[in-house]
Amino acid sequence: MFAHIPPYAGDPILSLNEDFQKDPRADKINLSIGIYFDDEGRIPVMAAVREAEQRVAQQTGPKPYLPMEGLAAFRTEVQKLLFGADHAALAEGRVATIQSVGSSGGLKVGADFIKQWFPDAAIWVSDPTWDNHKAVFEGAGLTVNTYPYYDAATGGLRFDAMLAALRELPARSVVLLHACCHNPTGVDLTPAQWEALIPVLRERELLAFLDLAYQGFGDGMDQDAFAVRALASAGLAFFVANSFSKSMSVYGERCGALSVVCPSKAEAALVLGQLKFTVRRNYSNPPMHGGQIVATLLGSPELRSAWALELDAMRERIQAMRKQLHAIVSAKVPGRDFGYFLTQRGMFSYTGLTPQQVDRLREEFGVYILRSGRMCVAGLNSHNVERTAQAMAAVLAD
Ligand code: PLP
Ligand code: TYF
Repeated sequence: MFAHIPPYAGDPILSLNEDFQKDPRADKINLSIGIYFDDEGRIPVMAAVREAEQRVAQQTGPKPYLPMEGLAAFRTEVQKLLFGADHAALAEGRVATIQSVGSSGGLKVGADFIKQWFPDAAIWVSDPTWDNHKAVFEGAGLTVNTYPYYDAATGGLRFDAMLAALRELPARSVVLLHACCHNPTGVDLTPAQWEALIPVLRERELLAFLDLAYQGFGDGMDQDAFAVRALASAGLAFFVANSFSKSMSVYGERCGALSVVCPSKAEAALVLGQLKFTVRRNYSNPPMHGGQIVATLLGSPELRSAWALELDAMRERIQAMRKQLHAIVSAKVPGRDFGYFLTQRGMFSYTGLTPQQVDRLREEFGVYILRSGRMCVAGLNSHNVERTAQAMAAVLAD
């Protein structure tokens, strides 16, 4: 019956993470998966999240199904976090938001929605992008193409080439954009570049789909929402999938949302209705527990400020690791510019290492990064940064 089914090759990132777990070497270093680890190499339990969870536990009661669109309090708090409490788009009721099963769930619901209501639209993603973007959108039946993005020569952005490519797209094409902390490169648009992109989106009638999985890891909660707010203020219609996996360290709770900014309140009501139908046909409604934790935390001014401080400390720790790595590698490999370790933002950096150098790093030194050269800087800590830098310098020197 099932013999015709080909074996699943596995997800490259998750498989590498499994290989790391099996590696018997005591001094191995995991910079593969996109997870924030603290200075002791543990996934943090944030104090504000723990407190919110305790408050939820104290109020435990019946567990009915949530509505298809999720918890009302969660959705309201997400909107305020993304757009800022006073944004005109919220006051005008132009934003349709659903709670999703992680932001992956938001991407998938958005993809299904686009396939149904814009059946001829193809989607363009950055070259490179998170591999799962291609998988999710192709899985929904959309054609996935790429636009120029990463500049291997500089470790920066090919902004002019990106704009030129977007100018050529057919109207109503979908353009996936990382709102901050690009995965896998760490290369982001500046606020001025977002401002320059907006007229192209408008004139070419492009439908932006923002992915905001790392809010708070770039420059701060509000700064990292720049793109979301700028597009909304410009009156564009667009999608944004956001995640709490990293920013609240609640990966397994599957907390995310999909918001669609619409031209009017009436259109937002139509969109919300069809998003609900998309959810109904997929998984009916989202899980309760994670949504309650997030809503409780964001709804309490005291917990929210405590959380913001914890997240600031996480971001600053990553930045400190970037500086240390940069200093050591620069000293050990003279004549090569590693400035990109400092300019790239968020949890990832593209190291520029070749697949062969990546293999050596793993085999000889027990340092795990992706074969694309992507390193999760958030896996560095005061105990392993020196060894990582030494190993990197060694494979780059030969
Ligand atoms: N988008 C990007 C760019 C990511 O890197 C990730 C996770 O690594 C996600 C979306 C999905 O995150 P989650 O489904 O846990 O919210
Ligand atoms: O490291 C990354 O880019 C991600 C991490 O369900 C991840 O692929 C792992 C599992 C998952 C979502 C994201």
